[in-house]
Amino acid sequence: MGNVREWWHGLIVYQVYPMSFQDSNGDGIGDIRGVINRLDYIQNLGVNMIWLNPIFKSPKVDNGYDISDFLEIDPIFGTMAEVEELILEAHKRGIKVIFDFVMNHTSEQHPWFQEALKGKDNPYRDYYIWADGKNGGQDLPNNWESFFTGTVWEKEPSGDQYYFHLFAKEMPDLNWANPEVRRAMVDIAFFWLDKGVDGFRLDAFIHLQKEEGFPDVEGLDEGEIGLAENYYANLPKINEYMKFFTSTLRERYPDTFIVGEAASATVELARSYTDPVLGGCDTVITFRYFTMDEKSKDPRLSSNMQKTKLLYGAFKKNLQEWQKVMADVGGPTLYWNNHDMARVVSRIGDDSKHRDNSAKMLATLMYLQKGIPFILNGEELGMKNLYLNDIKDFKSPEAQTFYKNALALGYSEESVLYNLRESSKDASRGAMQWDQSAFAGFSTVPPWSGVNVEADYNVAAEEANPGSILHFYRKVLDLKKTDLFVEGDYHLWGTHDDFFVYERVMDKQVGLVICNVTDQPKEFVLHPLEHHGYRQILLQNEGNWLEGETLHLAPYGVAVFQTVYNS
Ligand code: TEU
Ligand code: CA
Repeated sequence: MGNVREWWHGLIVYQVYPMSFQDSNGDGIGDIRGVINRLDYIQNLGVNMIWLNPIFKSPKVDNGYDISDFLEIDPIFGTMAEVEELILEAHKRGIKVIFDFVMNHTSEQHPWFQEALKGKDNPYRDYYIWADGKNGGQDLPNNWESFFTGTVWEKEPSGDQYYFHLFAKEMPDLNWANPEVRRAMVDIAFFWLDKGVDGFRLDAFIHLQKEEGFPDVEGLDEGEIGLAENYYANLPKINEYMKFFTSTLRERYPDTFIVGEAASATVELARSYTDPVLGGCDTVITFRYFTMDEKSKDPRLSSNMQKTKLLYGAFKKNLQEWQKVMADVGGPTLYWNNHDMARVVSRIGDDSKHRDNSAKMLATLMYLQKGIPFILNGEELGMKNLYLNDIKDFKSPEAQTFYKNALALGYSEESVLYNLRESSKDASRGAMQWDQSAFAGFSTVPPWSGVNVEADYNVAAEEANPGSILHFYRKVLDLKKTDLFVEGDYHLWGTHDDFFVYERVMDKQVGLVICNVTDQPKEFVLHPLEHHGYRQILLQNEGNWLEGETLHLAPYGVAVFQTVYNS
């Protein structure tokens, strides 16, 4: 085993959040026809795979992650025929298509769960996870908290047991210890592979096993609940379930691409999940790169709803570790944001004074490293967080809970809304900005999520502006496709935290990426060329200049050098 170049090492993935990408029938909600109509735009961006968030039949308590029929397209998104057309048209443009595969839970509306509720003897009862309450059923089975706040247990309407839900109560967890469930999920995957889908993003796969006996989390007071990641995340059987799932699929579809969402996985766990022999995933998505400043957060409130800064020192260490450990499996996934977190130029960059330079620097920093880029739709335009100013406009359940709890602690409504605007999932789900018309060209009516309408930050304006973030993303992705930036070895330089500098080395070629991660001008001294060779600038954003060996970088300035040695 070792640095074998697999076909998927050269992937560049574009995440399309269907509800917010393009509406084609004037109901204010994005749909499949809308994606089909924008495939040329996606192709011209230079990506070669799209990941679609869930489009299956769903009551949409969690925007489609609560599925009531895995084999039906939700009418709000379109028809099966349109999905088949999307796959065909994408493939014609050399773009592969992966679907979101929600394997940890179903909607409570799913027929399996409706059957299971009929009683303990129902054949579907064991498709889900049940427990008796303590003290004769009065009290909850244990003190575990769900990721959507509140207990993980919900009493069944007509019975005496509780069922388990790691997310919303309308999303009961599937019992993967039941081989019938595993078999059923494989059959669903085959249904979509038979339709030409090229792979899956495995949603929340790290949670498929729960600790036997549901032991309480220690150290909590009576009646208190708490997150229990050590009892429902990354437990030993996960790889066994994954190996079964993907090896069964690959018997018929050897090139099925599998990217697993492993939000809390450590690099060691990620390496085991992507192990060509033991694991089932080609690569995984972790949330662990982004070490934020926790000290300035209020511990009484949910941490991921409070806006703070990225700690570049820790961030560097994290990426260095992941680059090292994942080097021989194509490198780690490279991303800044997705539909579960606020947008990069607002969360990490500077979406007011240095919007263009910070967006361009952060894209270069992340995507020229070794690994597969995952770009959230609109990121390539420098789209900033969706501006919402009324709590009722925030759709994610966690936002509502944070609002209530923060006001109860005496925080001003303005400061609470500011934090929600800057940190909630809603921030990344605003409508895509195609132009500066009333609803940004996304729809002819007000979008379900809300929309930022901006004169200079939309596809039409940026297409016409050669210096735009859009054109810069195309240059970064063109570079990313070169062998040097796909396969070149990665070396992070130990510099001051104001800088993020690394090399990509392959044979006699060296790519050097120098980033100023601050909002102040900085100078960086280049080391003289060791051997006979020449150095040229491949790419840079605005306001930088080279004076001899001294590189003057503008605020959030970035420059990419390539050095080719003669001997
Ligand atoms: O998110 C899963 C997820 O976020 C958890 O795995 C994570 O560990 C937790 O939030 C701690 O940070 C996926 C989807 O991306 C998300 O949109 C869905 O809401 C969720 O699963 C349920 O399907
Ligand atoms: Ca629509």
